[in-house]
Amino acid sequence: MNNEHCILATAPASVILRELARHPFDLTAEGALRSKRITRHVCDGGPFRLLYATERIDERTLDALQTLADECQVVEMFKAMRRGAVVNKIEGCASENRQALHTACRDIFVDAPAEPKATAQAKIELDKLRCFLTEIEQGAITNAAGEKFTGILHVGIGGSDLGPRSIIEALKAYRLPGRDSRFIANVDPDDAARALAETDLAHTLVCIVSKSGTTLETRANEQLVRERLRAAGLDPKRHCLAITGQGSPMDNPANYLRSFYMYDYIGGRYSGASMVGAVTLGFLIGYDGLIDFLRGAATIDWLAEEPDMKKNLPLTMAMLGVWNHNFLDFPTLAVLPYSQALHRFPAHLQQCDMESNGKSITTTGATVSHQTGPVVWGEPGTNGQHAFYQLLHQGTEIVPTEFIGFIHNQYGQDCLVDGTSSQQKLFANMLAQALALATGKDDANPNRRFSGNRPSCLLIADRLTPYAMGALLAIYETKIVMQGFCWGINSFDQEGVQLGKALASRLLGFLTDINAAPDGVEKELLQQALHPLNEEKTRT
Ligand code: G6Q
Repeated sequence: MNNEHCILATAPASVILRELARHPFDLTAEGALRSKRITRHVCDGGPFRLLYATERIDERTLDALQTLADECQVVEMFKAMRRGAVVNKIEGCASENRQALHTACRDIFVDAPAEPKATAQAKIELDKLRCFLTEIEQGAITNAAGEKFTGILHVGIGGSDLGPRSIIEALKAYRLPGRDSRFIANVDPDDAARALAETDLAHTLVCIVSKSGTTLETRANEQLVRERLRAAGLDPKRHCLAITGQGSPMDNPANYLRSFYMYDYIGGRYSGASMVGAVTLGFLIGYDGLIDFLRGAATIDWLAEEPDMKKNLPLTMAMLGVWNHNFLDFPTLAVLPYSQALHRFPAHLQQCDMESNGKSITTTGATVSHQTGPVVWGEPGTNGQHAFYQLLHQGTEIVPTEFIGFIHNQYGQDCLVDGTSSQQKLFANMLAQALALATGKDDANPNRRFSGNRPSCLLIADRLTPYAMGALLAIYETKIVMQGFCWGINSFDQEGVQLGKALASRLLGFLTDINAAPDGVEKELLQQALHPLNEEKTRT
């Protein structure tokens, strides 16, 4: 990897792209969306096919985006990351100064993994998990009454919740008979109350997930669940599992039924395929399903090393995103899965993308002179069609959209109404939305006029299986880090969340005794905020 590589702001290709962006491809022009255009703008990757004819690109744009990716050494940086380069750093400033090796924990299917040491560590944990799951299955590990565990309660927040939850929710259709999962993330005690009300604690494993072992919310929720176990006459040590960093305050195997480890070179939001997601997923769908999921992710990781954008699906998505955000100046990105199982996936992407690429300095500490990560949001279709799609079609804000859909559904249960299945209705709606956004519709009535020319792409697979879910996760993780390389930022730290955390613990200290707070903004804010809660006072 050449250290003198460009970033978006300095890359010569950016000049060409800025020029091209003055007259981008017009999707509404007569004959713009020909069948030849649809055929030409397809990219296959693992189980997914990306259709991107409905983006505002032509051959010159694609060539310039390829040149930009080359000039920014996007693929070289990705390869270096996978081989252990210290990419989580800001030169000349105190920073985490770490490798980013989330791909190593699924690189278990080849004889020569990209970073053998990290993959060897991952294999040790996977092997521990395989043995543990077998013992659970065979009844060698049971509750105190000798009964099998049937449920798992996953307790964690941020990266220790969003990735795992989106994956596990997505794959619930494949759960082993009788098995179920629940989640607690928020320190809002009502989150725990809701989950616990639905949980049969006597037959439930509690998976406490915290890389640092210090996160306030998770520590509070762990104590809350332990109290509930004790109150139910159950021994927490027979039920609780720890997933944490080695040497963390939670790394105390005597307190847990089993401890599994993740490592400092795997960032929280990239940890879905590590033990952070694997323990709950493995319990729910079984070890073989977990391996299929990892295989899907590994397939994408390897194909993402291909320098030719046309053969590299995550790179194509990354560069189309850069085109829409940096050159066409669209500030947000909607990710709209036409799959109810993916209902938490946009929430995971919000964290993975916005925490990774919501940065204002480069990896050399300079203020960026270009836009970095977009605002990412989304909800499943078709639900969204009956809600916010109005703005997508006729609003003043143009929102590039990534649709995700599947030809077949997961459960195989469906029915024909008016000659078509529900799955066909779902799929047809997704394609129709992409076309409608692109082509628009003229009408004499301005209220019924659709300007069109609104870019989108479609990510399609046959079915949302464990393998496809692993691939989908890796496609987005890779897209995000590749955009970060193009922007020259550090996509692996999250200093931005520290200030709020520090202020919260200061205010928490004063909440029990407002008088201890010095006069000033904090005290006034607390007094004003707590005032309406004093119901008795407002009644008199
Ligand atoms: C993710 C972030 C953050 C983290 C949570 C939970 O990349 O670092 O969301 O995952 O704060 O942290 P712990 O796993 O340490 O409890």
